[in-house]
Amino acid sequence: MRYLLLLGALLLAVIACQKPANELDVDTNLPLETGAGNLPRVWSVTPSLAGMLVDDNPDAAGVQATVTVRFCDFMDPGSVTDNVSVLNTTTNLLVNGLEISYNADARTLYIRHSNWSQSSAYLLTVATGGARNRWGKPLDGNGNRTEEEPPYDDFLTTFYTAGSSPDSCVSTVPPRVRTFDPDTEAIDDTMPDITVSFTLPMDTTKLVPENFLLKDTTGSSVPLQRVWVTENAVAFRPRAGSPLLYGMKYTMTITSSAVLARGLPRTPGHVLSLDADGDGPEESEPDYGSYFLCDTIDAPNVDGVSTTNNGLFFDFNDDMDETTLTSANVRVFDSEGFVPGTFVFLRVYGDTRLAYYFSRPVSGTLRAFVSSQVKSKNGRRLDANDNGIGGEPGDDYWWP
Ligand SMILES: [Ca+2]
Ligand SMILES: [Ca+2]
Ligand SMILES: [Ca+2]
Ligand SMILES: [Ca+2]
Repeated sequence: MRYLLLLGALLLAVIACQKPANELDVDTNLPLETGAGNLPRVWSVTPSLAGMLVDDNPDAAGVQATVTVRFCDFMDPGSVTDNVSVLNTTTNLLVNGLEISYNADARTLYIRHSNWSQSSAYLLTVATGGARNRWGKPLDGNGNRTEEEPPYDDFLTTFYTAGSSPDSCVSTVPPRVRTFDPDTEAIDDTMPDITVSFTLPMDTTKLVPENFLLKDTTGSSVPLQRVWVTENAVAFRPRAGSPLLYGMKYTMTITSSAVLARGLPRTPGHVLSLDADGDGPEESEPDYGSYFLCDTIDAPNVDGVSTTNNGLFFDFNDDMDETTLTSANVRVFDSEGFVPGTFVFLRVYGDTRLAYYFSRPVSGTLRAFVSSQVKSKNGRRLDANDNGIGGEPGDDYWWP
């Protein structure tokens, strides 16, 4: 019976932790005595993040309550119970007198105290250097499925007692970029406001031009001035006398290590700096980058493809550079494969129509391709995904 229950629990664990539904993918949650390539993660906590810790014994004075941490994996019990700490972030005192236990079958850690201080917020840490699963794999506390040095993979959670509030709980995750504008699009303003917003209140003294570098495609920096700043967003503009140039791409790089959340006192230092790639804090966080194009000339696109007698019409929305409409850049396929053709250039209301006459009989469904490398007479490359910037990955055109 106990065996069956355990088997049931294992099945539930497999479902709960959403392992890949691939039968060839050996599930390392199972007690195979070897393996366990998957890093153990935390599945759930009570109270939930920044939630209230409720007194479970109204008959006794003070707050008696248990915090639980449930893992996705079977942990080495001692490695978990020895690596738990709780800081009262309101008083900056470590909590002493915790009763810590681990139920191996339930994969759950229990942290109980018979007298939690009221009007307090708490930070619970399960330190990764020590906490391991039964096969010795260290805790993936930030949940990004990558093993990182302490403290980046510490598991962090917060809660508070009556008289305090969720706002008093320190952040357990780093700030991220919420919006970047203009982002991978074309603008025709040479003195644009470039705005960046963040997911958390920021240290505004770090939202300065020194940490936000704007460069053109030749590598030259554009001097910026800060136009406005709030705790959640900032706007920069090219300095007077340094307008952007038409036809040039601009890349903004934000120095992740220098751009910090404001953070309450006692926020772990490693979750203050920018999480540029959105996968949690890490020792070598990349810088954040995005770009846009400054231009007044629209990039061309294919308006549509239509069938004609023994051929296809490719209608562009622009006057095209015919030397770029080659048999390498414009191709037709049928059920037999590539269909060679003869090209005839026509014009419809000033725009280019390419008539593609098949050199052999065709069969089955036709498909057509226009490379992102074809150009308009203005020298702009194809913009099939219509974001205003031509010639990029994703700008090949396919029909139908
Ligand atoms: Ca009580
Ligand atoms: Ca990790
Ligand atoms: Ca990251
Ligand atoms: Ca594009």
